[in-house]
Amino acid sequence: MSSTPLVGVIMGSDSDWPVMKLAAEALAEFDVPYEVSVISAHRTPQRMLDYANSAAERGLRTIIAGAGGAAHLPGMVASATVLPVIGVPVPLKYLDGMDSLLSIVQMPAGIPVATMSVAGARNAGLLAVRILAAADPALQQRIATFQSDLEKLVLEKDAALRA
Ligand code: RP5
Repeated sequence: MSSTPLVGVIMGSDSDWPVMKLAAEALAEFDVPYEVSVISAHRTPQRMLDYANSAAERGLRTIIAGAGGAAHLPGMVASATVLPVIGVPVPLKYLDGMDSLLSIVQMPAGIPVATMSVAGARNAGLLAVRILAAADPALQQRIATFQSDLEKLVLEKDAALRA
């Protein structure tokens, strides 16, 4: 993206991208500039710390971190940045994503991670938009319109059942 990224979308492996691209798509829908990186807590620990340590001074406002299995990336990034971190549990072949979810959600007091549902990357993107919108009335208005459109869609589907 051309403008300075406000949201960092990171993931433990490129194999997480089919899930994590839903976060990127949600950010793009609201014209929020973002960056995407593969950063592994276990395979590239120094790169993870460098990213987390420099994120705020580079202008990022929020980090969305997705990982699967022993999913330590969101929590470790949260420990090394002052920015809000949104965690996305990526489901792998075994355990239906429960391993990823439990690895991310059960953080010790003091280091919060906003944990999404398993594979909930779209909501991660939308939550990042809401975080930015807290200080951006125009973006708030776009979220209100988005929610109103969602409501209309449900009502149309409801009506179509009886058509
Ligand atoms: C995690 O290990 C990644 O986030 C990914 O979900 C999982 C498997 O990675 P690959 O072996 O596919 O690279 O750290």
